[in-house]
Amino acid sequence: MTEFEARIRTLQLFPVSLIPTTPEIVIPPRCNPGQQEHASRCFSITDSISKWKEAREDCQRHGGDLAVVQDMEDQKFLTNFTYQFKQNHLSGQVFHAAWIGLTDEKTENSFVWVNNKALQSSVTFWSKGEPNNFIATWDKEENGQDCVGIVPPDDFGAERWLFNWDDITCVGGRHYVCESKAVVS
Ligand SMILES: [Ca+2]
Ligand SMILES: [Ca+2]
Repeated sequence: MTEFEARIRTLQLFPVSLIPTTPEIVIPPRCNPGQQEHASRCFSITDSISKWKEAREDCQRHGGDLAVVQDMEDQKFLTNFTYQFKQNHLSGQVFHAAWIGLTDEKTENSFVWVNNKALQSSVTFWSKGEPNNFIATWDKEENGQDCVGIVPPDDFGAERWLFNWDDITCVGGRHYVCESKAVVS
């Protein structure tokens, strides 16, 4: 059936008055409820906290991985995303950081993303004085800090607001940001 024939058939089947003049265009969502789309990827942040490795496993169980900052637009998005989360969901609660998919657990001070890409200096957003691989007094094995989280700024748009990464001990409990590919229909 040609498109023309199909239209004629529709007109035969339905009274003209019932055919909407402006057909509603329904675009199916590319991300699941609770996720936010950015750059053809779906991002979510957890209410619960986990150690970095368990956070990563949870993201993978849901078909994704911890979030990767590929460029400045990603960093802007994730800063805004974690900032909004902190404002909207955690008033009165302490929000330290949200894990992202960056670690130097294999080789100290050699940071690698979960997609196995090395950290590029041009796409690096450390907070002042970070990464410092701080070794806590309880850290008997002196593992230091090998997993990276975004610490959202207190003020949106504050000076250096994009520079908010901190290396944190991997066994610390943090919220975490997962990403997965947006479903292209
Ligand atoms: Ca380290
Ligand atoms: Ca640190």
